[in-house]
Amino acid sequence: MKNDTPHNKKLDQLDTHSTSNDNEKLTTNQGLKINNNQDSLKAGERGPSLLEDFILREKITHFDHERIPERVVHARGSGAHGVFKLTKSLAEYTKAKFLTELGKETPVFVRFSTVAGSKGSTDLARDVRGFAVKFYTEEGNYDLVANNMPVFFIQDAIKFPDLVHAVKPEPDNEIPQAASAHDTFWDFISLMPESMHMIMWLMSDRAIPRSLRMMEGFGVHSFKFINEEGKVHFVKFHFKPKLGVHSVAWDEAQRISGVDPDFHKRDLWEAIENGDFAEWDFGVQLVPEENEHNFDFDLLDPTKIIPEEEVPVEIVGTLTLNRNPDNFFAETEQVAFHPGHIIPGIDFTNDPLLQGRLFSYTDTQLSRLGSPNFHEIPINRSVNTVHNNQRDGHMRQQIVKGKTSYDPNSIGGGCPFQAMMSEGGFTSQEERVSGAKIRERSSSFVDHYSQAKLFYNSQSVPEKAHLQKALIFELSKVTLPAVRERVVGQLAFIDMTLAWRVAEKLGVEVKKLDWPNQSVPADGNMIELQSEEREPKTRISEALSMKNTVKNTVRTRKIGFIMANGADGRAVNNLKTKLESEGAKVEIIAPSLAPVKINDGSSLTPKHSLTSTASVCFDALYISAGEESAKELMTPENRNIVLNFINEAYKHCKAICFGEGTESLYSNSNVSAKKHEDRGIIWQNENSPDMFIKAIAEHRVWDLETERNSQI
Ligand code: HDE
Repeated sequence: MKNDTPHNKKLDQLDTHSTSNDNEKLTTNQGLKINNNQDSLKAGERGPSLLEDFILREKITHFDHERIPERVVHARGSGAHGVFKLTKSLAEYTKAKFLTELGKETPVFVRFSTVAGSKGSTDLARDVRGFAVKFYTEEGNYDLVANNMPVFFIQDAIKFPDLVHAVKPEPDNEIPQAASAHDTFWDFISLMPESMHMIMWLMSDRAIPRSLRMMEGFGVHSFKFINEEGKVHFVKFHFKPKLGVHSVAWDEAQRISGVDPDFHKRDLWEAIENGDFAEWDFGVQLVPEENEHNFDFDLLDPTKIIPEEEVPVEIVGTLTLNRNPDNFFAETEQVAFHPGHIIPGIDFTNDPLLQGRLFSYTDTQLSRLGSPNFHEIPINRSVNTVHNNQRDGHMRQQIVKGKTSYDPNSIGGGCPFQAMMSEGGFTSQEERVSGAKIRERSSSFVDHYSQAKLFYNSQSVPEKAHLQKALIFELSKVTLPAVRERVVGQLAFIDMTLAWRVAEKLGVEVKKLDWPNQSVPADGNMIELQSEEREPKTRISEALSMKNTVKNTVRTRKIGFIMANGADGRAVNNLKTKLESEGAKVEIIAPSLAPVKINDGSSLTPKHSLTSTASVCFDALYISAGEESAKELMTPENRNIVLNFINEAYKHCKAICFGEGTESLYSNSNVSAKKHEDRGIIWQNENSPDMFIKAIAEHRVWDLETERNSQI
C-alpha cells in the first residue's frame, strides 16, 4: 500500500538509492559499476587478497558499521505509517491546526515498543508497550510519545535511570532478558510506594496484549491546550482501539515467546498487508485551568489517572495505520520521538516526570543516531521546510546556500525571519511561576494507594485472578525473602485478600508497615497516609476493566482449521465463507503442507503443518468435519499434537467448533470432561456459525477459566 501524502512524496524525492529495477547495475557507493561481486582481488588464483581491493574494503567497512546503539529503553519496536483524521473540531480549546480543521488528514508514523528487552527480545514479554505517534503537521512535527498504560512507575524524572537499571538485566550476569521477574526490579519496587498503581497495571493482562492493534494508548501526563484567545485547558490524551482491548493469558504469552517471538510485529505487518488497517479513536479529557484543584489527586502527578467517570473522554478523531514501512532500519529504527516536539496550541505542564523527559529525548538521539542532524533523516523530517542558522555537524544533508548563518543579519537580507504569533510563531503559555529553589515533592503527590485500589477494585473476577497469579509468578522468581515480604506489605495497602493470596504462595507473612528507614521520604508524610487507607472518590471505574471492552467483532481474528484428507468440503467451506465474510482470517493446519484432498474431489492448501505452528497462535479452532479426516488426525503420528492443539485452546478459554465425525477427537481431549454448558464449545450444525462467531467475538470465555482448568 502506497500513500500519496505530501510526506511520502517528499520521502520519494529524497530516495535516490532504494528501489531496484531490471536495468539497475550494482555499483559502489561512488556510483562505479561493479563487474564481479563474487571474488575479491587476489595475487594469483590461490594468492592473498590485495589491499588495493577498494570494492572489497568499501563493502566490508560498511558492513562493519551497520549497527547503531539500540534505544536504552524501548529497544524493540514495530512501526507503521498512517493518517490521523479529525472528526470533531477542538477549536474551542486549542489552536493546533490539525485539531481544529474538521475532516483534516494529517500523516503519521507510529512506533510501538516493549520497554525492558533488547532489540531482539520477544514481543510477548510482560511489559509496558510504547505507543509513540509522530504527526507530520503543517505547523511542524508533533510527537505524542505515549504508552499503553495511563500512569507511570515514578513521579520524578530523577528516578528514571534507577527504575530502568532495576528492570534491565542485572549488571553482573546480564540475566534475565525482557523480564521484570527478578531481584533488582522488585527490590526497587518494594521501596517505591509510588509505583504501586503502575504495578497493578503491569501485573494485569494489559501487559500482555493480544495484538498491538488491540491496545489503548495514553499520553500519561497532563498537557495543556491553549486556544486563540489564550484560554488554557489541561488535557489527557487517549487512543481507543476499534477492535477493543484484548490480551492473551500468561501461559499463552510464554508459549508464544518460543513459537513466534515476533508475534506482535508479524500481526501488525500482516494486518496492514491484508488491508485490515489498524484503527483507534482518538480522545481527550479536558479540564479548564481554573478547575485544576478540583480532584482528590494532583493533575501534575503522572501516577494518577483522571477517572473517565469524573471527566469523560471526548472522541475527536481517528488514527489509522495503513502502510508498512519499506525499510525497518530507515524508518522504525531511525525514527526519533520527543515529547518536546510540540506545536502552537499545545504546551507542557509542570509534571516533574514530563519536565525531565523534555531533556532526555534529544540527548539520547545524539548517542543513538550519532549526530545533531538526526532531524534530516527522511522519517524525522517535517513536511514544511526547515529554515534556520544551524549548520555543519556529522552527516549534514542540507546544502544551504548563501553567506549568512546568523541572526540578525543584513547580508542575507535578514533571512530567515522570526514568525509572529499570527503567522504560527510558537509562544509558550505565559504562566506565572514563583517559589523557592527546593528539592522536594509536593505534598499533593503522597497518596500512592487510592488509585491502585481503584484499579484493582474495578477488575472483573478473572482479571483479579490473573493479576494475583502474575504477582505470584514474578515474586516467586525473587530470591530474597525480605524483598518478597516488602512487596506483600505494599499490596496490603491495596487489598488485604490480594496480599494474603500472594503471601500464601510465597511463604511469607503479611506485614503491613514493615518499612526500612531509607524508603521513608524526607517529609515523613507517607507512613501516615498509608495507614489512613484512603478511599478514592471514584470507587470503581468501568473503563479500567477489559471485561467492558468491544466484543462485537471477529475482524482479523485468526481461526485455525485443523484438517486432513477426506475433510467434508461443504461443511468446511460453509464455515470458512461465513467467518471470512465477518472479516476473520481462516488458516488451514494439516499433517503436512501437501494440499488436503477434500471429499468433493477438490483440494485446499494448508498454510501450516501441525508441527510448524501451535494452538497459541490462533484465536479459535475448528476441527473440520469428516470421519476420514478425523481418523487421520488420530493416527499415532498426529494424535498427541492434535489433542494438544485442542487442549491448549480449551485451557486458554478459546472458542472451539467440532465438525460432524470428530467425536473421537472430542472425547479424547480435555474438552469432554466439561460438566456444564460451555458457550465456547460448539458442535457444527445450522446455527453453529453464528454461535461460533459470537464466541470468538467475546475473545475468551475468561469467566469459565477456573472450571475449564480444574477439569484438566
Ligand atoms: Fe520515555 N524514553 N522516558 N517514557 N519513551 C525513551 O528515548 C525517558 C516515559 C516512551 O518508539 C528514550 O528515543 C525518561 C513515559 C516511548 O522511539 C529516552 C522518562 C512515557 C519511547 C526516554 C521517560 C514514555 C520512549 C529511549 C522519565 C509514556 C519509545 C530512546 C522522565 C508517556 C519511543 C528514545 C520510540 C523512549 C526517556 C518516561 C514513553 C531515553 C527520562 C512516562 C513510547 O529518551
